[in-house]
Amino acid sequence: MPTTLKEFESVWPRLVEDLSDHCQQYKLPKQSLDWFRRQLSYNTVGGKCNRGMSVVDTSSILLNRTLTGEDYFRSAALGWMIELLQAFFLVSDDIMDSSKTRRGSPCWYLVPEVKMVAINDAFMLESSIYVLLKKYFRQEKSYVDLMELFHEVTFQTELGQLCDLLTAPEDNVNLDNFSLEKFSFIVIFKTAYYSFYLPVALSLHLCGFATPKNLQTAMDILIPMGEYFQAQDDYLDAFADPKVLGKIGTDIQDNKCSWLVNQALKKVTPEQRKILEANYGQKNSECEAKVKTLYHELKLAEFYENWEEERVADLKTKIAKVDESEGLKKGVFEAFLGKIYKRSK
Ligand code: GPP
Ligand code: MG
Ligand code: MG
Ligand code: MG
Repeated sequence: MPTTLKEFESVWPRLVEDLSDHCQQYKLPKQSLDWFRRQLSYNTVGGKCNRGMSVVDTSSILLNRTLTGEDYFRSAALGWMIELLQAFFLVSDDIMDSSKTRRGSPCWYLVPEVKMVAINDAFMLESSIYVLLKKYFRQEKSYVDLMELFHEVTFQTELGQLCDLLTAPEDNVNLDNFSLEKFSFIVIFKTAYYSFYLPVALSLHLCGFATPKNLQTAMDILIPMGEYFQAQDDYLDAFADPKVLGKIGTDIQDNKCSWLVNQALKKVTPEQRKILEANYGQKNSECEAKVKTLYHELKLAEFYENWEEERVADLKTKIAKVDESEGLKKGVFEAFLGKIYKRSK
């Protein structure tokens, strides 16, 4: 049985207390401590927690038993460290993207009293990972592997974010910058490593199955799965109901090298390309609406839905070939795919 959000969230208060205790040893003034506790929860709790819960689910599939007590806690704590990493990324990303809402609430930097304190808050979300990792995993053989994994995946995500930002400068719209190759690099690095590979790799280390072969198999399936997931994110950005999605899409106005615009560029007539050139990346909702109309004319939603079926069939073929002789299980990947296939938010 997969873990539930309620169960997973029940671990969070203990981690907040751990982080508060860590601050209190330095006699952090109360106003700052209260701020830290508030921002920790504002930015880390309230999402779907798919990444964090995947650590628990993966561990329970690998060990072939339901996790309870301290066992559950340790897997969930690692899961919450991914959620902290993601909180660090999203608080920063929302500033860089000038986004307005996240998980149905204002982005943290837009909360009136917060503003650019959000930058320091983002750093503290990242540092919190290593405070918790040390507290609970310092004595493990895998401690250095776990720490290196967080460091490497953070660096990879920053490479993806860099390429994403440089490919989509706000002041210079040039559709020649875009390509499906660029799209793949960006999404593999900014999304797939931390969202897909990291939970499974952490769990393989925790459960003692992190052989080079198992880590490679995980990478070979989870990186293309993450690529599919981000194409879906881009599709939802333009086509989903913001009320369901919990955020208002900004990719068209932000000049993003999204899956949709790259597919559009492959399909447009010279006249339609002119429409894209004139309206893509403009901070203006009429221009955005013209791009969306073009997306509809090009039948991009239907195209996406067919493409999704092909990608999923491909992933299922890869999963069927997984070698389980070193303790890895096909179920790990099936569980992942099940969570994202045809998601609406
Ligand atoms: C979100 O992509 C970006 C990341 C998770 C990586 C951020 C990395 C940093 C080093 C800050 P997005 O902007 O497409 O997502 P959303 O649509 O949720 O804003
Ligand atoms: Mg963003
Ligand atoms: Mg972004
Ligand atoms: Mg997006």
